[in-house]
Amino acid sequence: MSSLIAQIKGEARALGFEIVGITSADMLARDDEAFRQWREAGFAADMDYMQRRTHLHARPAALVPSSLSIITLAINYYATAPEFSHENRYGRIARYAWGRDYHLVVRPRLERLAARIEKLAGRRLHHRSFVDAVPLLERALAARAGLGFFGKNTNLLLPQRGSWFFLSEILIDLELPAEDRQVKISCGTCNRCLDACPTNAFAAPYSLDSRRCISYLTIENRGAIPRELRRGLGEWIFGCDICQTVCPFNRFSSDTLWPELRPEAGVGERLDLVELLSIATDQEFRARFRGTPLTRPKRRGLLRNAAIVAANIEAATAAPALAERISHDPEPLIRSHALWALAQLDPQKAARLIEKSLLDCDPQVREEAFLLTIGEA
Ligand code: B12
Ligand code: SF4
Ligand code: SF4
Repeated sequence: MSSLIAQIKGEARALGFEIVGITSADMLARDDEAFRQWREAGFAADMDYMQRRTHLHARPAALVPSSLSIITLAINYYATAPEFSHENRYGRIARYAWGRDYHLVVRPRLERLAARIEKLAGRRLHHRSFVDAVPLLERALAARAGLGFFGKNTNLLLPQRGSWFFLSEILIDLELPAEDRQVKISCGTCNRCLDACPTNAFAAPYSLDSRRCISYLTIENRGAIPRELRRGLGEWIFGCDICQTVCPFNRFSSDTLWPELRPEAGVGERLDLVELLSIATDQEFRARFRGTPLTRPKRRGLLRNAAIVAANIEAATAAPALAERISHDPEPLIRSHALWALAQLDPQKAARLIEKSLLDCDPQVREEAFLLTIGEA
């Protein structure tokens, strides 16, 4: 059996999965309770996929009843890049999204690995492979298998390697000895991530309130960005890396082995806000971002974020594009955020548009205009 495990790990590494562990399909009891408390505190925000089928997240055997073992795999997505500078013009993108969409890139390789495991086992195997889009506590599974430990920023940290890793897993009806062990390292007295978060999204160490997290606000949130958090977004138009960038364990990062995840393969580390705010149709948006993670918030979400960042970084050149969006964009979400942004950037130019927007057909836009008129936004 140990030689089968060594062969599986060899195949996994050959396919680019640098870190591999094996755990059972047993329930994650402690994590189930932590997950319940997290939801009940409201920290799942409006992510309905975190509120549905909640009995599955800590029970892999309920998700895939035939599963006997879980092969959990980490993929390094780190890529070095020049230091980000907004130059009053660029919005910043979280590192995980620089290249091609990892869901599309990782799944086929997991399937190739599963096919190789079948060959090694010498029989047909029933399996399911996942990366991210699954009602499973992926970090808790990887932690149980000994891949790493929970940081106070809630990310899974790999000793000597840091946290710039995606997690994925294959649930399989092959009984393999679990390698469960607890990594003995922890954050100790460090609190850097908790102190650095610009929106105070950590309710406590190991506990993230998604409602305040820039990653949630810019990617998963379908509605308005709360006014009191807009300035906190800073330069981030898609995701946020601050609580990982400050983490001392990330000193050990090395470049990804996956060319698809490198910045040249996708949108890279920044986007020109004028270009972004000039995307007028969903069709144009899809053509520009197809195959990258940036399609997730859709045009309305990404332009909402771009408007806020334009104000935050004082991108004066974005004013005409913002004015155009306020006057002609069919999406109220974009019109209202563009109005807020222009009012911060160029109050004089915004005044006429605020007045016009008091009569907008959409209540969200009228409210934004009203609050700007009375100086509350
Ligand atoms: C929902 C979600 C989000 C939400 C909520 C994040 C969160 N912390 O829960 C939002 C949109 C905010 C988000 C953001 C990001 N995400 Co996300 N997200 C998920 C998703 C789909 C579910 C996470 C989940 O189950 N949360 C529920 C809570 C309860 O779980 P938890 O935070 O892990 O909590 C555990 C610990 O706190 C622990 N715990 C509780 N108390 C204590 C006490 C002690 C002492 C200890 C040790 C532990 C401990 O128990 C809890 C349960 O296991 C997973 C994929 C998946 N299916 O697992 C990806 C995932 C977690 N995300 C990922 C990534 C990359 C990100 C971002 C880095 C993206 C970015 N750059 O913008 C940020 C990171 C923000 C952050 N600091 O967490 C990766 C993380 C990889 C890693 N190395 O950890 C995952 C695993 C996706 C993947 N397959 O690679 N994400
Ligand atoms: S991703 Fe950014 S906003 Fe979210 S917890 Fe980390 S530092 Fe805070
Ligand atoms: S920054 Fe410090 S406290 Fe936060 S996860 Fe890293 S080691 Fe832990």
